[in-house]
Amino acid sequence: MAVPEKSYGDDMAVIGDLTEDSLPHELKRRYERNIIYTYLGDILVAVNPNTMLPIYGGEVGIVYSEAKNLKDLSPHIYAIAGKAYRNLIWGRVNQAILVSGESGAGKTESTKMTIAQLARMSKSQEPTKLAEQIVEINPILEAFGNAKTTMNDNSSRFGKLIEVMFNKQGKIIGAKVTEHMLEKSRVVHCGNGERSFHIFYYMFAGLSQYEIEHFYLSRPEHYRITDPRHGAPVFTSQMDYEANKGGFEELKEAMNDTGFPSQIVNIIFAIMAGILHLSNIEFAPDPELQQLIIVNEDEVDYGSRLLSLQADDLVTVLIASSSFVRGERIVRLKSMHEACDGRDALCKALYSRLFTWIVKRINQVIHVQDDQDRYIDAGIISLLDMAGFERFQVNSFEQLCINSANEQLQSFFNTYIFSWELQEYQAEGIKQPKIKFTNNNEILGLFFDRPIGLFAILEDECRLQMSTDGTFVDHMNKEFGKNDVYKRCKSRDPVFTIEHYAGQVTYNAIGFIEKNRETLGTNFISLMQNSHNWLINELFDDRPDSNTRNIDKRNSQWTVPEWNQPNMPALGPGETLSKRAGKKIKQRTNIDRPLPAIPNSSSTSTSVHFRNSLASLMENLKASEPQFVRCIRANAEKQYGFFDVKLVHNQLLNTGVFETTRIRKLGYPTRMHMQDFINRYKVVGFPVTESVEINPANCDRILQKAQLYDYQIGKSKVFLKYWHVDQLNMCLEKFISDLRLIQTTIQMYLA
Ligand code: AD9
Ligand code: MG
Repeated sequence: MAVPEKSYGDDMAVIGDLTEDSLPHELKRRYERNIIYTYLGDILVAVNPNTMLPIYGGEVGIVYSEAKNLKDLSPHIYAIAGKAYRNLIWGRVNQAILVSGESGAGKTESTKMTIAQLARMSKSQEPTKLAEQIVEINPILEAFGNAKTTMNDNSSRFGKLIEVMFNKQGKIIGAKVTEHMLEKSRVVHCGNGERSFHIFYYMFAGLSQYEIEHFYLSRPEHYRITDPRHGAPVFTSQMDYEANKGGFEELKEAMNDTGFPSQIVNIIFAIMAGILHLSNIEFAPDPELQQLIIVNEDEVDYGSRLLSLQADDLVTVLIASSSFVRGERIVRLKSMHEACDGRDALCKALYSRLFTWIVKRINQVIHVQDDQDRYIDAGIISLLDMAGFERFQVNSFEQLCINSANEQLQSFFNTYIFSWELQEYQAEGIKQPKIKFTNNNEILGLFFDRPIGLFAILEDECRLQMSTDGTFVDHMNKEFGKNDVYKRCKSRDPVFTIEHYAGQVTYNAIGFIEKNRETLGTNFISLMQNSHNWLINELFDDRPDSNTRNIDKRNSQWTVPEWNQPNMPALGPGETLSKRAGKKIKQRTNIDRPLPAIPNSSSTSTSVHFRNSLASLMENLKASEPQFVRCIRANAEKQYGFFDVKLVHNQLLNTGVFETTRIRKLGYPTRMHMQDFINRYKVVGFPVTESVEINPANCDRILQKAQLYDYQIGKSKVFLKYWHVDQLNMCLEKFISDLRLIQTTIQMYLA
């Protein structure tokens, strides 16, 4: 392990002739020497090396944490952690580290390294178990929230904000994780060459034979979720199998360290196994019964055992829906399409609610446990690791949410960088240069305005019974016909194009209405609320006071639960679950327990959740001082040592790095304290022997002598354009070579 050496180009912002074309080449030159970090002013650009370089770990961490001046060391993610930590502890300003970049660029790795370095710095105050626990939560979040995609073998399928709280002495006293937008559709569907969430594969590789049988599981190929598409094996090699097995062990250890009792871990695995069985349920029409029947009742049986449900209740809600109309229960049989949708919605709801519950549970363990006074003294460093801008061949609702969130972040970035420049000009009392930056307010308006923004229209459409993806796009075409950033498309499909700050994206709206409605039928919710498994009850308990109630319940029941199958009368000769359910439906008593009140939040659409969580995220960020980390993929092949200039160019464009470079160029990228300026360039304007007072007039004289114009001198700093520095350096070099010439002449004369 070694601290990387300082080198040319550590801060690209001070390189005068930096252009959009030269920046990727400069990064390439550095990358080829294994220098992956570069500053662009106060932004850190991190190029993914796709291999573990010996520049991390405790020893290097200590050097960065003990450095007097971080700028004396080479650029590093540890330096960003250090800067945030120092600004928080010494400057008393809450910090936000915003890590962005496209999938596979290294956001999650950078976030983990930052947290590890924060824990290291905090520990130097006093070692704590909490700091270790905060590092330990990652394997849990990744097991349930990450999956293999074509872009990244360990792709985060959710956004996360981790807030780490420190006391005045710089010790970590707590943390909180907020998850955003889990891609729950991945539970039942993923693209070619991709996988569902890691946990399912971990289980197949890591569970003992006894546990496999206990969960009624067979081989992973048997399940729709883990069934490899197009014949590829579930585990690509023995090494892959071992890696998943290792992942399972690491998960169990992390859950143990984070205070999950083994009974709870067992229940969580039972729910996962339950989801595997549920997702496999298939339907077929039965002309005799005039209803759908279940083709594979064993899956219903196993699923309901694992979820502690009555199997015939489960069948009933899968094949029929019931509602009350004027006090009378109306039962309606489902079509094949509706039954499949209901089954998938149930799997997705179980999975995503369990994920949220796990995060909540983690938060209970790592939250601030000290007394309130210490909490008030504390400051927070927030770390945001969210999916970056996405543009695929087919872009759907998920991309729309991710890209609109990125528009918000880009706007925050622009405003911050831009206003930071202006603030410095103002503080120094200099004339403000005319800087224009791409303002994405129009797109933000297009997405978030009310009553006529894209999300508002989508929510309106979702409230109408008869709306379709097509009517949604028609509605937008009508409203946004004259909008510069919205383009109608000529196509049979409901498609539309949006001109994002990072380029055009065409969205296909098929599935938007359904994804946004996100309604899990109330029959499903009441079925889950009546499960004999207390954890499942809790997952589906949406009443507003459920949090406090659940904490009491959790404390009292923490050691109790064992999932168990409620007593169901045995099936008679020739009787099947489908037949029994059919009989029940005919009796119009399809659910033999009263339906509880419909929880409000289950009817809230996905986009409302998304907008609320984005709004609270932005509030949080605005109250902090941001540190920006731009992660870049060096190549699409995930290879070590290959730098694809074009790919990098696109990412620099997408993450607004070029824009920042341009703003810096239009402004005064080089600012030097008067004293440093005069010390360095004195000889350009004054005789060598003269002592020069530090004042604006003397700075001006030097610049005049170098025949420069368009610079500015503020109260304490000299503001220079990039070419000014070149010119001054040339003058300095001429002085030095003249001096050498004189020296040589004198030496020759003396000889
Ligand atoms: V995604 O949007 O969640 O799909 P990320 O988070 O940007 O994506 P991630 O951090 O998961 O990417 O990095 C992808 C892979 O690149 C990791 O699994 C590592 O194998 C590799 N990586 C990333 N950064 C580093 C690094 N600094 N050193 C070594 C790295 N390997
Ligand atoms: Mg990630």
